[in-house]
Amino acid sequence: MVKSKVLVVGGTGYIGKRIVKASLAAGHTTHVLQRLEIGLDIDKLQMLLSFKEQGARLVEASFSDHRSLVEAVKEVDVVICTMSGVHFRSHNILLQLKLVEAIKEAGNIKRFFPSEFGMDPALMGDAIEPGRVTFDEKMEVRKAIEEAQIPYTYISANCFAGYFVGNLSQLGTLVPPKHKVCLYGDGNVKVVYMDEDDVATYTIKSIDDPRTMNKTVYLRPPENIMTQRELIAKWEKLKGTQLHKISISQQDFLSSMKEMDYAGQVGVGHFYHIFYEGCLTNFEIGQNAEEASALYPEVCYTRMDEYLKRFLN
Ligand code: NDP
Ligand code: GO6
Repeated sequence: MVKSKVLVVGGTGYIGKRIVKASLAAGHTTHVLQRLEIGLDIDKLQMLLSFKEQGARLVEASFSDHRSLVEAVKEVDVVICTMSGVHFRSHNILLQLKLVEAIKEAGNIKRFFPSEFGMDPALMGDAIEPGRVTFDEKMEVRKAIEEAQIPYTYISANCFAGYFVGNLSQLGTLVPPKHKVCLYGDGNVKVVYMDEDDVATYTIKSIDDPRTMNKTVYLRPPENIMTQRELIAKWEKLKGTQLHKISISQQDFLSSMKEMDYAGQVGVGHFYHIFYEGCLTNFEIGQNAEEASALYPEVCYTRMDEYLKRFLN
């Protein structure tokens, strides 16, 4: 198989580090951007050094130095950006416009993956404030990419297991509740849960695939499409005990936003679209789109009962 040269931007982040590992594991020449701004962040630096140990090449650059970005981009065929989403009002997603400028000037990139990896922002035109900012900004980046005629793939990765599965989709915790669990409405809306390592594997699979060129790739493997109730049942079966279920109405859930800080409000909005409106599954995968497990049936994706086992005592 022909190998690509890949640059990961945001490589020390939550999804970025998995993309770096998947790229190395697939045998691609893997460059990782080393931002000058990381300064004294010793964990980031040591992670970067461990990537180098595993075969990655570290490329120094800064978002405030256009030339450095152009030079970094010129050395590769594929750029994957995993810049952070809206956290605590820092709108990093729009910094990608600088990367788009550099890719446009370099003129050599065969495929660009902007930082998406969640809900499809093109379907979130009516999303509620303040969470909608994520989608608006991702759409602004898409517009710049398409205007510059940069070849792209948008990865719609649905619910990362770390944020949505260990906690049985509860807000404000990352571990399973012990006694009672909140159900969004009747808990019967279909969502999609994804192990983050599989998100990275499918992303890397798609980098040199003509079928994914200028398309959205939805990660929607059939056995990971399920309702919140079905996820809870898997946990109850593993544990051998039942949880007390409390249903939250749409109105009560939305009004819980009032008492929350900014990040909480973003979370409530996103959970509302996912668990009440069913925005991850209420459409067919159609024009200009593909489904990852159909494209790459050889990938043995992680099932959520398997994922949940790590939370057993
Ligand atoms: P992180 O918060 O882990 O941050 C990723 C990277 O962003 C950092 O490692 C850093 O790169 C870079 N970054 C942060 N601040 C700056 C800055 N000021 N200038 C330049 N780079 C910066 O991101 P996530 O992995 O959580 O998110 C990546 C994408 O995944 C987002 O689009 C997000 O919306 C999406 N997401 C989806 C989820 C889901 O359930 N589907 C869950 C969480 C996120 P460096 O390595 O250079 O330091
Ligand atoms: C994950 C979260 C979990 C928020 C997406 C608050 C963008 C997406 C599925 O960063 O706001 O407790 O699609 O208290 O397109 C955050 C966001 C989830 C994590 C959602 C996300 C998902 C971002 C919380 C919480 C577990």
